[in-house]
Amino acid sequence: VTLSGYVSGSFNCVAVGARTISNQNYAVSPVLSGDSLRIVLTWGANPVDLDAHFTGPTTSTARFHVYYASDATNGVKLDLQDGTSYGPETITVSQFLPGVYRYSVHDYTNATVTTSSVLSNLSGAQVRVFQGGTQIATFNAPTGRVGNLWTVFEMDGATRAITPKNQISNIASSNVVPYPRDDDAGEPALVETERYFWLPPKK
Ligand SMILES: [Ca+2]
Repeated sequence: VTLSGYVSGSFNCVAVGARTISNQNYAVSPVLSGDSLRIVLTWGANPVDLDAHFTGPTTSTARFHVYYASDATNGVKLDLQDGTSYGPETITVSQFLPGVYRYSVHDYTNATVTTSSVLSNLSGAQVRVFQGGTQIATFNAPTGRVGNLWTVFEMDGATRAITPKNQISNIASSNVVPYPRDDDAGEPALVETERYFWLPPKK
């Protein structure tokens, strides 16, 4: 896929006679200015709604959290939220501070279910990371797991080094998702009440 002003990419189409095959779309991402980062989430027909969550350091000890209910802060913007299958759901990062940034995908459709393997086995979720005109990383949801939260990767704000996480975990009760911790990053530990964030209803 090549388009002027966009990052080129490629994907495989599946063609089977007299059958309609889902999830054959491909999202092209505009060339970024400078060294901005763009994170593109795409998936298949199921579930209907996956959500991108991005957390990171601020100039205080607090951490910011960009997602559908808080779509722009600290140089990070959720450009596009999609709740009708396929995506793309896109986050652009134009500012980096020292510390750990973390990108996660939450299965909002199955937010109240603790036995779902839809995110892992059916979603076909893929996360692509672009820096400037280059795709620098690709992640596919790990299969064979139960859970509605895919912790995809971390990025060091100072070096921009990406650390794949690829963990699938579950929530213990409805409407809460474990707040990404930074226990292993040398950052101030969050107090216990910050471990969970409330997921507001979709408009
Ligand atoms: Ca969504």
